[in-house]
Amino acid sequence: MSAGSEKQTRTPRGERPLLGAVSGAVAGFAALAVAELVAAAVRPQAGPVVAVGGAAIDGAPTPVKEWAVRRFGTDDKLVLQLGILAVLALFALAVGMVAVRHRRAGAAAVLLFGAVGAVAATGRPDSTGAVDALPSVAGALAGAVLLYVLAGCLTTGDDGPGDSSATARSGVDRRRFVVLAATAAVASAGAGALGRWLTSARTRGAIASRDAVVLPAPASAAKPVPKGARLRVPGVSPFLTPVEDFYRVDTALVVPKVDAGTWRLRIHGKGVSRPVTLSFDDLLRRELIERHITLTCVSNEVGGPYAGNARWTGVRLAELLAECGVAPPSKGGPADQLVARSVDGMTLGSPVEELMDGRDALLAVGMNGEPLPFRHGFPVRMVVPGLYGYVSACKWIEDIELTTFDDDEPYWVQRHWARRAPIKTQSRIDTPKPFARPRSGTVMVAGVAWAQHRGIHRVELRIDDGPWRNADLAAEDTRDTWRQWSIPWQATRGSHTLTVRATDGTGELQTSQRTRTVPDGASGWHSVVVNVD
Ligand SMILES: Nc1nc2c(c(=O)[nH]1)N[C@H]1C(S)=C(S)[C@@H](COP(=O)(O)O)O[C@H]1N2
Ligand SMILES: [Mo]
Repeated sequence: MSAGSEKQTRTPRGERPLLGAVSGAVAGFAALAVAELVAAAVRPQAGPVVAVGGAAIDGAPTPVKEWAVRRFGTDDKLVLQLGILAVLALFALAVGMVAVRHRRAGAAAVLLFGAVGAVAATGRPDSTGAVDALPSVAGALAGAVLLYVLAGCLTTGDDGPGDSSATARSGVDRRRFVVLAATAAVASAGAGALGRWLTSARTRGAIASRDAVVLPAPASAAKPVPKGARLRVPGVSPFLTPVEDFYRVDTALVVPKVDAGTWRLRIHGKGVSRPVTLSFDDLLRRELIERHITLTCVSNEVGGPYAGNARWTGVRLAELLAECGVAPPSKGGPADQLVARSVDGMTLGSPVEELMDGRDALLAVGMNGEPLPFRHGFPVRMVVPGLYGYVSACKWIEDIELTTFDDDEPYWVQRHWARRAPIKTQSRIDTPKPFARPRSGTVMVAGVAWAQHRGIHRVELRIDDGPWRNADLAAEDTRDTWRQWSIPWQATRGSHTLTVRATDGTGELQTSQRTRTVPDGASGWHSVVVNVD
């Protein structure tokens, strides 16, 4: 034994490590509960699990991030949090077992973990300063003290001033241990519950502010969806994606709940001769437009699910920028990049030229006729036709800075993604599904194709190595939306590969060249293998 200050116990072998593990678990639980309670008072996002998780997301190498998004999709954050908790639990058990023999080492290990949490919390981009260390520090202190005391009931050593020599001689003070551990566990559960309650109380204001929003009628409504834009083919993606089915991709471990009443948007930077700070009501008082716009994620694999089409209501961003004195580079403006920053510190950079070229770049306040859902950016987000989400669609936006591509590298660009990312032409087979077993005879093949702001001109399907055949295209809504397509196929028995490709509104054929999602979006044709019975 290295400490040399602890004597052998007379407890039956095997029991002490077990009780040690129990004290570790109780101490770990107490640490998290206290941290949660303090975080509720300080800032919920400064809690150690959220802070470490956020740091893990930001620090994860791009391939790992890609893998997580691909593997777990929208559940990637839940998986990450569960992973962190699992690591903490294992750590707590191990530290507890160590603490029976080395109380100080055990307590120190808990403090060390607290330090990790504190560093992560103060280093987050949305950190408000040193106070963000408080939850981790308080939790670690509580956990360390508790572990020290609990281990004291189990050790016969004398490495702490709290040891009673009577206990030391008689071995484990089991009664005291059980009472202490049970009391601590109950108190921790109480503290944790109180913390949760306080946190939810904080978000109640935001929820109430959203419930109170009444979206004014838009001055310019979306043109009604043409009758022929919706195909009646089972299995094809609906033309408008219901909000609850709309994909979600972001780095927020906890969805920010912003109070629209206190929300402000600042517009400033290079060439902004009239900087402004706007409230949510300021935006609602402006002329609102409503548009159907298909949003796609650069992380979408060929054939992947990260695309959705919604009816967005919002303010024309170009108009607002022009009022602030902003001119696009082609008209001599000094800023070629607009960096949008969200309340959680995310930054996204968009090309000013495209934002002001006449397309319907929006500061959106509504989605499918409702105020934005929290997960999709309430109260305000950007939506820009033709640009991938990571270079345009800032959710929970609070700051717009005009700058240059040379001067400012936003979040994803620092992580190997391209500075500029127009959407690549894509087409997807929605039905039949991969490895489906349709009956031979007529099988309806259908899906969607998108090339936002260029439009879709043609979609073709090929069976195995056969000829390309034109699919029936649903009517075009606008060139900023995807288009459904379908084609009947006389399926014969056996295994077949179906391949789709699209041609965009400029006449350019979707490239067959397969690329990965990094750095500027996947390309290649989508294929599905089916086995016809
Ligand atoms: N604040 C913030 N905004 C963000 C992101 C983010 O991580 N944080 N992700 C972007 C990405 S990569 C995409 S594809 C879109 C997705 O928007 P959705 O989740 O509403 O579908 O949001 C963009 N806006
Ligand atoms: Mo994305």
